[in-house]
Amino acid sequence: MTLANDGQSLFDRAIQLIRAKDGKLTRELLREPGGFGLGQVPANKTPDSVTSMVCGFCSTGCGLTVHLREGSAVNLSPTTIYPVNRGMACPKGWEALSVLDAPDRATVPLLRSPDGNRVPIDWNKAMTTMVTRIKEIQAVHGPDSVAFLSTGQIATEEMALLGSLAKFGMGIVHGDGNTRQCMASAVVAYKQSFGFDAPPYTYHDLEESDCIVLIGANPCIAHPVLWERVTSNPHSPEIIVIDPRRTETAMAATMHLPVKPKSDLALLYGFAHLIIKNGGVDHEFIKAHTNGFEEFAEFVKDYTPKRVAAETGLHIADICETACRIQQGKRVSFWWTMGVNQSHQGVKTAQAAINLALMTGNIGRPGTGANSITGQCNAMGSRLFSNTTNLLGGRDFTKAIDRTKVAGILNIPEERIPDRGSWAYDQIIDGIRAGKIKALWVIATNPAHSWIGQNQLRETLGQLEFLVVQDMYHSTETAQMADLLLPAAGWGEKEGTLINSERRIGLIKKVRRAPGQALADFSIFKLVAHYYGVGEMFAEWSSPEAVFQILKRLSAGQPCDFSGIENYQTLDNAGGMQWPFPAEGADTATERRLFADGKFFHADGRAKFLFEEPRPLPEIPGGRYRFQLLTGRGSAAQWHTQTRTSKSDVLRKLYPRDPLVEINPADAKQLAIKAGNWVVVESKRGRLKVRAVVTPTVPPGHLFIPMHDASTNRLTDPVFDRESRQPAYKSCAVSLRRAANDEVIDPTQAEFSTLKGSRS
Ligand SMILES: Nc1nc2c(c(=O)[nH]1)N[C@H]1C(S)=C(S)[C@@H](COP(=O)(O)OP(=O)(O)OC[C@H]3O[C@@H](n4cnc5c(=O)[nH]c(N)nc54)[C@H](O)[C@@H]3O)O[C@H]1N2
Ligand SMILES: Nc1nc2c(c(=O)[nH]1)N[C@H]1C(S)=C(S)[C@@H](COP(=O)(O)OP(=O)(O)OC[C@H]3O[C@@H](n4cnc5c(=O)[nH]c(N)nc54)[C@H](O)[C@@H]3O)O[C@H]1N2
Ligand code: SF4
Ligand SMILES: [Mo]
Repeated sequence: MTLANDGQSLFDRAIQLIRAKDGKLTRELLREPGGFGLGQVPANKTPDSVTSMVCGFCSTGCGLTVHLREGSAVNLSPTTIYPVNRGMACPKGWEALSVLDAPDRATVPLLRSPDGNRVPIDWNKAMTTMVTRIKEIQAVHGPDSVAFLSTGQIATEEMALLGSLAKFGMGIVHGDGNTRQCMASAVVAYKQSFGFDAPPYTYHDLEESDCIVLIGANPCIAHPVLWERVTSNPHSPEIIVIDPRRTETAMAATMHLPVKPKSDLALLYGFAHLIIKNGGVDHEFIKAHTNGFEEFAEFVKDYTPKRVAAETGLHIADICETACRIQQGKRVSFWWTMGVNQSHQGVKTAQAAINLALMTGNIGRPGTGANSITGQCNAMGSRLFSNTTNLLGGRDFTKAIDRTKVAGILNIPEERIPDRGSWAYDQIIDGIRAGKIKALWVIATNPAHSWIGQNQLRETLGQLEFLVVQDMYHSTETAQMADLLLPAAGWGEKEGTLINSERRIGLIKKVRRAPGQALADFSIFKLVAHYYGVGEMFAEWSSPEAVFQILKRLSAGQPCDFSGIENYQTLDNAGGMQWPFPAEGADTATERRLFADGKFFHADGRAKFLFEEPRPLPEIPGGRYRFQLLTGRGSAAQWHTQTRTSKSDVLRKLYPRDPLVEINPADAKQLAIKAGNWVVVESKRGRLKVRAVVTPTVPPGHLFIPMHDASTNRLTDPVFDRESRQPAYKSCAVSLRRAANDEVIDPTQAEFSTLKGSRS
C-alpha cells in the first residue's frame, strides 16, 4: 500500500506488527493502552467503577471493560479475563464509546413534511403517524404490503421482539435482514449438510490446529482478534490462504493460493479428488456419521489437477502440495467468510469445505471443523431469532408442529403465525418495484449504501409510499430518504445479549444515556406494539431480561438450547456462555465445540455430502469491461457504511482519506496510471472516480475497491446465489481509465461519498 496519508502509514505499521508470527508484538499493539493513542483516562474524569460487556462491532465478540464515573462510561479497555480476546481489542473496539458522541446522532423523531423538509416531532406523533400510515396501507393493499428489513447489529431480545411484533402482532409477512448480505450461504449450507445452522467451532480451535485453511477470509483486517488467536497457536501450523488477492492474511500464511475469483468450488473438489486418490480418507468416520460419500467420490473423479489448474489459474504443483498438506494434518480446520458466501454459488462452495472436513474426519475434535466465521456482532442471534426466514429458535414456518410449539410457548393463537417464510431481501426489493410492497421499515441497516446494484435500489426505495428508518444517526444514506426517522440508542446505551461466531452469548449493558429523545430499539418496538393495539400480546416481553427468559423457552429442545443459563447475572459471571447449554446435563467447559459425538442434526444423525458442477460467472470480464472487480473490507478501522467509524478522530487517521481502487502495477503501467492518480472505474451499471493505489496484492486484470465508500455498490451486479439468495458482491466486470483533469464523473457521486462528513 502506498498512500500519502499519515493514517495509512500508521495503519501499515499496525499491520506489520499484526503479521509478527510470534504474537508478542501483536498483543502489545492491541493491548497497550495508548498503543493507538487511545485508552488514556481523561484527567478530569477519573473512573470510580468498572463493568464489562461485549463489543458491538464484529462477530468476534470481544469483552470490553468499561470505566464508569457516576454510572456513565468515560473510557474502556479490553477485558483481560474474557475468554475470547484475553485483553486484546482492535481499533474499533477501543473507539466504541467515542462514536456515540457524534453531532449527527438522531436525537428526535423526524417526519418529512409535504414540502420535503424533515421536521422534528415528538414520540407520540411519530408513533401515531407510523401506525396510522401502516394500517391505512395494509387496509388498502393487504397486510403483506408492508415489509421490514432488520439487522445483525441489535440485541437478540430486540430482534426477537421485532420479528414477533411484525409477524404475529402486525400481520406483516415479509421481513428480512442484512444478514442475507452476509451469512445466508453459510446458513443454507449448514442446514442442508448438518441439519441445523450450527457453526461447530470454538475459537480455541485456531490455537489447536496444525493446519488452518482460510478460504475467502481476511481476518487480519476483518477479525483481527481471531488472527491474534492464530498467532498464539503453539503448533507452528500450516496456514493456507485461498484468496485472489495477496491480503495481509495471505502475506502471513505459509501458503497462498491466488485463485481466480469464484473458482474455489473446482479447487476444493480438486483437493477432495487428490485426497481420495492418495488414501487420505477417514473411512471409519464417513461410514459411521455421513451419507452420500460414494456419490461424492464418483463426482470428484473428474476434478484432476490438470482440470483444476485450468479452472483456477493455479499451478498443478501448488494444488497437489496443498492437498498433501491438508492430508498430512492431524487437526485441520477449514474457515470461510465472504469470499465464499458472497458468490453466485456460495452454498455449494461452503459445502465443498464441509465435505473436506467430513471426509478427512476433521470435525468434532480440537483444532478441526468446517467453520463459517460470522460478520456482525449479532449475526448469530439474527440467524436464530430474527423470525424472518426461520421461525423463532431455528424452526420452520412451514411446519405445523413448529408453529404449534411456538404458539404454545408465547401463549398466542396459532393462526397468528404465518405458514410460510418471508421473501428474501432481493424479493422484497422486487416486491417494491412490482408495487406489491408499499411501506418498508428499516432497522439498523443502511441499504442505500450496502445493497447490491445501488442506482436501481435507490430508485426502488423512492417508489415506496412510506419509508420508516430506525437508526442511531440521521445522516445515513437510507435515513436521509426516510419519511419517518426514529432515533435509536446504540451499543452502550441499552442492554441485551449478542451471540458471537463461536455461539457465545454475551451481554451488552447501558453505560451511557442515549442523546436527546433517542430510545433503545427495544423500547421503540414496545411503543409500536402499544400504538398498533397489540401491546397485550407482548405484556410478558417487559424488559430485555424478561425476553431472555422467553428466548430460553424457545431454545429448549432445539440444537441451540440455552435454557440452562439462568439469567444475565449468570452470563456476566461466566464471561459469556456458548450454546448449547441445556437445563439438564450441560457441559460447563468455557470453550466448547459441537459434534464431538459424531452426531449431526438430521433425523438419522448423519451429515450429508452435497455437491454440484460449478456454474460460470454471471458476468465474465472482456471487451470494454475487461477487469474483474472484487470488493470487501478495506481496513481494521472501518466498519461497513461508516456511519459509526467515520465519527472517531482516531479511526479516521487509520484509514485512507479518499475512496480508492487497488490496481496491479502491470495494469497501471499499461494504462499510464500512477499511484495517487484519480481514475474512473465503470461497470454496465454505474461509474465512480477513485484514487489509484498501485499494488501487487491484486493480480493483473483484477481491481479491488473497499465497500466503505457509498458509491462502490453502484458498480456491483445484482446477482444472487440460487439457494441462499445472498448477493454476489465479489465479482463483476468493470473498465478502468485515468480520469481527465477535474473530471466530474457524476454529480451524484459527490453526494454518495460525502454524506457522512468523513472526508473533511
Ligand atoms: N474492519 C472491519 N471488520 C469487519 C467488518 C467491517 O466492515 N470492517 N465487517 C464484518 C462483517 S459483517 C463481515 S461479513 C466480515 C467479512 O470478513 P471477510 O470475509 O474476511 O472480509 P472481505 O474483505 O469482505 O472478504 C474476504 C476476502 O474474500 C476475498 N475474495 C473475493 N472473492 C473471492 C473468491 O472468489 N474466492 C476467494 N477464496 N476469496 C475471494 C477478498 O479478496 C477478500 O480478501 O467482516 C466483519 N469484520
Ligand atoms: N460491495 C459490497 N457491499 C457489501 C459487502 C461487500 O463485501 N461488498 N458486504 C455486505 C455485508 S457482509 C454486510 S454485513 C452489509 C452491511 O451493511 P449495513 O447493514 O447496511 O451496514 P452498517 O453500516 O453496519 O449499517 C448498520 C446501520 O445501523 C445503525 N445502527 C448501529 N447500531 C444500531 C442500533 O443499535 N440500533 C439502530 N436502530 N441502528 C443502529 C448504523 O448507524 C448503520 O446505519 O454490507 C454488505 N455490502
Ligand atoms: S475484533 Fe471485533 S469484537 Fe473485537 S474489538 Fe474489534 S470489532 Fe470489537
Ligand atoms: Mo457481513
